[in-house]
Amino acid sequence: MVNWSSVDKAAKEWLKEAGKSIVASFETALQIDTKADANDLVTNIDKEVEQYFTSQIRKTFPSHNILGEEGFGDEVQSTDGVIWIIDPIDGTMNFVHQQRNFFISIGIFENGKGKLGYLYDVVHNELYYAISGEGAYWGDLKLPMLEKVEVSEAVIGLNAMLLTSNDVKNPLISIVKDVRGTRSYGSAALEFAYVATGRLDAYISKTLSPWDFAGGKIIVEEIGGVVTDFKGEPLNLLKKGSVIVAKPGLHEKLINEYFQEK
Ligand code: 2AM
Ligand code: CA
Ligand code: CA
Ligand code: CA
Repeated sequence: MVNWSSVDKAAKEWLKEAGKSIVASFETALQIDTKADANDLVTNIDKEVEQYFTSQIRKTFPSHNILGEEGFGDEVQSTDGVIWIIDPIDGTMNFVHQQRNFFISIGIFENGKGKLGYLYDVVHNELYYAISGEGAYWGDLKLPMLEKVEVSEAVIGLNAMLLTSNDVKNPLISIVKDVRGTRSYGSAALEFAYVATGRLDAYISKTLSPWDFAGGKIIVEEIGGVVTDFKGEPLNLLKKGSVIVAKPGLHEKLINEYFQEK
C-alpha cells in the first residue's frame, strides 16, 4: 500500500526546493540548446531540475517509476505500479524569453489512475494541486466544480500555429470564429491551471507529450473537467497526441460539433 500523504508531502517539499533553485538561476547565465528544431529549447536548468526530482524520488521511493521529458527517468513501457510523470520546466521558451509563464508539472499515477497532480507556478510561488478523491486546490483555496459554458461565451487557449493549415475543413478555424476569445500562453501546464481556475474555458493542442498533460489532467478531472484527444478518446499516458481539455458540456460540443466528421 502506498502512503499517499507522505508522497504528497515529499512532492510539495521538492517543488518548493526546485522552485527556489530556478528563481536563483535568473541571476546566472543559462546554457540554451535546441532539441527537435530551432524553436524547441532546452536549458541546463530543465536538466538540473529533472535530475533533482529523479534523485530525490529514487532515494525516497525506490519502487516508483519516473517518466521525465529530459530523459533522466526510467524507460517506462507500461503504466503498472506508481509512475511520476515530470516536466521540470513546462514553457521553456517562456522561461528563456520572459522569466515567467512557465511551470513545473508532475502527475503521479498508480496502475494508470491519477492520484496526485501538481502544477507549480514558480515565479508567483503558487501551487495548483489535486489529491484524487479529495479535491483540487489553488494554494489554500479549494477549487469548485467546473460549470457548463456555451461555445459563444468561451475563452479558449490555443497556439496560433494550429490555424496555419490550409485545410478548409480545419475545425479549429470554425472554433476560433465561434468562441468569445482566444489566448496563447505557451505552457500547457499554465493552460491546464487556467482551465482549473476558470480563467480559460478550454485548451486545445495538436501535440502534447505525457509530461505536458499528466499533472494538469489529474487536477482538471478532479473538478469535473474533461480531457481527451481530438477524437474524444482518453489520453494515452505513454504517448504524445492531440489534447482537448474543457469544462463539461463545452467539451462535448467541441468534439461533437467541430471535430467529428459530419
Ligand atoms: P515545453 O516547454 O516543456 O517543451 C507550448 O510550446 C507548449 O507545448 C509547452 O507546454 C511545451 O512544453 C509544449 N511542447 C510540446 N512539444 C513541443 C515542441 N516540440 N516544441 C515546443 N514546445 C513543445
Ligand atoms: Ca521541451
Ligand atoms: Ca512541456
Ligand atoms: Ca519541459
